[in-house]
Amino acid sequence: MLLPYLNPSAPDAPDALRIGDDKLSREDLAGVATAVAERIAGARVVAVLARPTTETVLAVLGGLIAGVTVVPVPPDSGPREIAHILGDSGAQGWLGAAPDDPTLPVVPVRRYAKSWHRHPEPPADSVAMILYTSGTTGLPKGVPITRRAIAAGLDALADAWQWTGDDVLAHGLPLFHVHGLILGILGPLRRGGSVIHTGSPTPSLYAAAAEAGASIFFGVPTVWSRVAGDTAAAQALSSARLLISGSAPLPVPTFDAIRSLTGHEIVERYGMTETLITVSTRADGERRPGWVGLPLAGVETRLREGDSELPHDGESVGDLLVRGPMVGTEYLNRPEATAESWIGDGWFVTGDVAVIDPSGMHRIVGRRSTDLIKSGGFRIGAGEIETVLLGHDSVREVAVIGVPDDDLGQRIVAYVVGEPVEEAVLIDLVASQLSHHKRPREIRYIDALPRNAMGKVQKKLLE
Ligand code: MLC
Ligand code: AMP
Repeated sequence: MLLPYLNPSAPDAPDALRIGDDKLSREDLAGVATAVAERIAGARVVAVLARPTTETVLAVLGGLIAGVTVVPVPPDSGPREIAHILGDSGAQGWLGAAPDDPTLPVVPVRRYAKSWHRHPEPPADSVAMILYTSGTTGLPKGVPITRRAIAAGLDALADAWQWTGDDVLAHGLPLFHVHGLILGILGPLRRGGSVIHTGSPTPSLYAAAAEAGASIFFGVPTVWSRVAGDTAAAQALSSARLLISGSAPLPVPTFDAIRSLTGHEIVERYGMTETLITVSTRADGERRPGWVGLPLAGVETRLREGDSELPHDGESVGDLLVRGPMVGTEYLNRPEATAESWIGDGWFVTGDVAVIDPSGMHRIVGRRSTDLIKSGGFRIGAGEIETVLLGHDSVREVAVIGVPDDDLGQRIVAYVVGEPVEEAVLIDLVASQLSHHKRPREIRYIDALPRNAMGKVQKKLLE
């Protein structure tokens, strides 16, 4: 059965999925995705080039129905990233679209083939998806996400946001991350509601979705600050029920600007690829600018400093740990990284530093490591970019950091020691080998990197 994800008890909806001008009803989604499932039955893992298209959604749903693990691949990934993702995940083929030079067999998604066969629901602890996310060093790590985690995570959000099949969700986020794909596509389908994917998350496309009846909008903070800069588009969103932000800290001035333009206080929620969403403001609760809300149903959180537990007094700042039914259990093929982050009894060390007040409200203060950058809501490891830049003949040493940026939250800046070349040469080198959003926006030459007595680069001195 497909059906936890396509809610069999929901009535057919002619516009269950709209992406740009392309639409599919709930019944067509079920029929086409079931036919897709039958074409890949028996496979273990398939890769999906996750462009924002109905083909991507059908491929993902086909994998879910068949019980085949899906690996969504960012469509602008460089060859090095693709080779890593395919090799690490054990993908056996591409389902739907494929890159120009696919190294694996390609199984097409046939839009007009349908099946009404009911397939048994795969085991709840089987891996629905592997999502790749950056660490501080090295290539992206795979996070296996089980069917149980997805179901628990989406149902806990439904509780927090009073999210029902009557809602029409709109967003324009990429379909290879938790935010755009799991919450933004599987969420409304599980609720039995509808989704409008706007293609990209621009203010005018969001305004058009509001006019088309969308009731909930998702955005990363960059999207909300761009909406706040477009008065007409922002005002069009007044008709919504909820505006929701996540993936990076929402600046208080953006919260205030959206409130004054739309009358809405943005609901903020906090999560990670490894944990799905664990903390959120509630639809019926306090929305405190700069704070991300309360643990979702079934979630527990802790603050630690070294081995000591810190009080939830609204002042103590410590490492945030989370545990709950939507939290993952490992990094794929990475036992050491797994042991560092999952410390036993289901507790996951997020790497974020937080404060919790006596009422349970959480504020994310920052990240423990300067090597993990959040730019436009994308998580980017400094080490990955440094490795690519060191591959250029002119670069002797490099340190990549995120610097504060009004639009992107953080902007990637590379400090380089070496023979200066045109800035675009190094920027394009990264954009050609890695996903485009990992490119530095600026190259700054210096004579030497600041180092401590041990020779370790002191990135804090570069900020
Ligand atoms: C520019 N471009 C280049 C280039 N310079 N391409 C190649 N080489 C160069 N030198 C291209 C880009 O590829 C892109 O093309 C276009 O120019 C604009 O690029 P950009 O400036 O990077 O895009 P921008 O509009 O600024 O993007 C902002 C944004 C984006 C908000 C739309 O950052 C975004 O989609 N963010 C969402 C991230 C997200 O979903 N995170 C969720 C993680 S899950 P093209 O063709 O691509 O347009 C998670 C869990 C949780 O965190 O809590 O949710
Ligand atoms: P990703 O793995 O891409 O999901 O990124 C997860 C990281 O995004 C978290 O560890 C946080 O640093 C950050 N993040 C997500 N949501 C929020 C939020 N609402 N406020 C602050 N940071 C956030």
